[in-house]
Order: sequence, then C-alpha cells, then structure tokens
Amino acid sequence: MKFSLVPLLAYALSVEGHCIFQKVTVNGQDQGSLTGLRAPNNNNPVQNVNSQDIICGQSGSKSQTVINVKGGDRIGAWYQHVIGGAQFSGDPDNPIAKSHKGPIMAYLAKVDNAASASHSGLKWFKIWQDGFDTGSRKWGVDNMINNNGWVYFNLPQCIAPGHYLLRVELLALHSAGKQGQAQFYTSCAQINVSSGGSFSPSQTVSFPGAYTANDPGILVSIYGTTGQPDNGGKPYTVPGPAPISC
Ligand SMILES: [Cu+2]
Repeated sequence: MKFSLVPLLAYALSVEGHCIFQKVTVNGQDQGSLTGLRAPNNNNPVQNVNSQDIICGQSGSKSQTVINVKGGDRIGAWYQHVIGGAQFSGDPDNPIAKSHKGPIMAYLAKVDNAASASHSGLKWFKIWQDGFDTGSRKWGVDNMINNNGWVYFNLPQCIAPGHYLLRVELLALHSAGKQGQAQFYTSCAQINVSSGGSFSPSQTVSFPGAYTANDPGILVSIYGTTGQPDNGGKPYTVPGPAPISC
C-alpha cells in the first residue's frame, strides 16, 4: 500500500493552534464573553505589522459596552483557542498550541469615547509585558497556558481618569525565524478609568508603526542548538517601547 504523508501534514498545518482574546475580568469579576471588546471573528493571526489589523486584530465583533475600571485594578484577559473556549472536548491546542511561544503585552491609548472611537491614529503606550525569563526559560505564553488562558496584569495606579482602548497582544514566535511569519493575536478592550492619577505619557507609539518586520523580537529564531524553544537561554527583546512606570 502506498501511504502518503503529504495530506496528513497539510491537515495538521490547517488546524494550527491559534487563539483569540475574548473576555475580560476586573478584580476577578467576569465581564462576559466579548463584552467591552473589539475582537476578531476567527482565530487567525495577523502577520503584517503594517496592517491596520495589527491594532485590534481583524475586524470582527465590536461591543457597545465600556468596562468600568480604576487605576490599580487587576485585569484578566482571557485567551482561548476559539470563541467560547476549546474547539472540542480535550482540545490539546486550547488555550493555544504549546508550540506558540512568545511574549504578551498590554497597551493603552486615550480616546474620547471608547465605544465609538476609531482605533486608528491613536497614541499608544505600553503598561505591561511578559516576555521571556532566562532563569526559568518560560515565555509569557507559557504562563498564560499555565493559567488556563488567563493573562493578568494591574492597571497602573497613576493612569489618568477617562476612556481608553486597552490593546492586549500575544506574539507567537514558533515560525518567526522567517520574515512575516511572527503571529500577532490582538483584541482591544473598551475601558473607562473612573479614578486614578494624572499620568500623561511623554512618549507614545502608533499602530501600525511601532513595529517593523525585522525588529529583533519579531524576526527571531527562538530555537536553541538542540531545537528547544528557549531562545538558546539568551535574553529576548520584547517589541515596542518599555512599559511605563509610576
Ligand atoms: Cu497559531
């Protein structure tokens, strides 16, 4: 019997373990599926850093809700393989395929009305990132998988009150040794900071614009000499600016 591996391989590649950021918690309080979010309708990544889709993902669902938060609140961002959770019972690629190593980041941009503002042309600043820890050799994605898809960070205490878009970005680097093959998984949450401080960023970045396809954290082979996805134990440079401190 002639047995071809080619169709099997093609199938395996077509069910890649992508993911979607699709739910928010505030201090543990569940805001509901897709509530307060601009999220893609499917789990395909964005790979072109110059695309408008790099901002909040491919356009999909857009909530009318603005989520109320305060400076210092603990935000949870939930990534799962497909909208709603696992693709099927026992899905090994939920919340994401284990191959998809990389950093996770959070940015804010001030807007007048988070429910209606365009996400184009905004001035973004980074508030948090989980890159690669050379000691444990764990990536941000490893921590997300260990938390069943949850990414947790605190809104800085100093954030000025008002409406913002909160852009949460997972960058999967398993194929990033070739230009254009890094995978960006991003949605934006619409938030209203009811109390905080008076922070106003002195430096901001644009999306698109903040990244180039050959940034050291975007065009990068994360594999060590024996093929292990640990960046060879070397430090990894997370794309974009440093997170603010206050
Ligand atoms: Cu994927």
